[in-house]
Amino acid sequence: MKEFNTITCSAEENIAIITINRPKYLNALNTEVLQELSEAVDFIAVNKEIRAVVLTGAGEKAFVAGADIAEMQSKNVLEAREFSSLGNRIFSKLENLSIPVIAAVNGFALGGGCELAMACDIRIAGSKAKFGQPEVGLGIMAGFGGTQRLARLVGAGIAKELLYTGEMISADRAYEIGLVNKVVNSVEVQEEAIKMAQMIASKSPLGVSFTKKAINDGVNLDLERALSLEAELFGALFSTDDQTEGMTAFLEKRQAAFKGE
Ligand code: DAK
Repeated sequence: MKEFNTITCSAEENIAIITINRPKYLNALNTEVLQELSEAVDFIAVNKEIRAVVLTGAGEKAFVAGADIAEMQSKNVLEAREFSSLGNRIFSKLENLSIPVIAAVNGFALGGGCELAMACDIRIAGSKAKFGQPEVGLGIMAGFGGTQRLARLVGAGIAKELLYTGEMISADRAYEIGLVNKVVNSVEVQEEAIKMAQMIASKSPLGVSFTKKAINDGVNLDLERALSLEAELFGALFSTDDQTEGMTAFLEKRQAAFKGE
């Protein structure tokens, strides 16, 4: 796969692994990281072999300790707006990627790092991981979707507590409030994420991606419209080879060989 400066991106079978690679700065997100992340996601989006993505941070200490404070500190209003829209664009790109993205959170996931994890479909945390939205302590507020995604994931009450206090929480607490799906031994985070990605990759790619679309688009609709969106997507699957293969394989008592077509 392509070489980058601040991230690495590799593929093993049907799984892409993106690692944010600035461990010296706890993988803080600067403009270059955001641009490279965007390029990697574009590359993955057109690669039909890839069925799931694992996103993680290099080193043992951090997933991503937030947006790069050193870079942000001297920004003027225009530059801050530019930085924000770059960030928002890439976060939405990740969220709207047709395949699932699993965040393997190996350490600090703070500010933009917590927001990046929340833009992923699933979060697996190491037992030493720490989550938080400390922006109010820096004189700003969460700006990469934190006020919206955190409230949707854990409810407005807990989201407000975390966003107003800037308090850091443990992986266990993050699990308790529904911010993460699973907490595992710190050294096993990436392995667990890959295992889950492989399980997803063994299923029908179209079934999985239509499910992602139904959930992501459905949460912004009222129940009646969301159910009709689900019915529409469900129906559409009956024109695909994946559906024919999945059901035929079941009846023939064999493993399905899905092609995502
Ligand atoms: N940015 C830049 N460098 C960072 C960093 C960050 N977010 N976090 C850590 N580093 C750097 C440290 O400066 C240090 O660099 P050197 O001094 O060695 O050169 C190195 O990483 C190691 O960090 P520490 O020495 O501080 O390590 P400790 O173990 O003592 O502490 C820590 C770890 C994670 C508790 C601490 O580093 C920390 O509090 N970091 C900052 C966490 C934080 O506040 N994160 C939120 C950043 S604000 C926007 C959209 C989004 C955002 C902003 C605007 N728009 C809409 C415009 C997002 C904002 C954020 O994410």
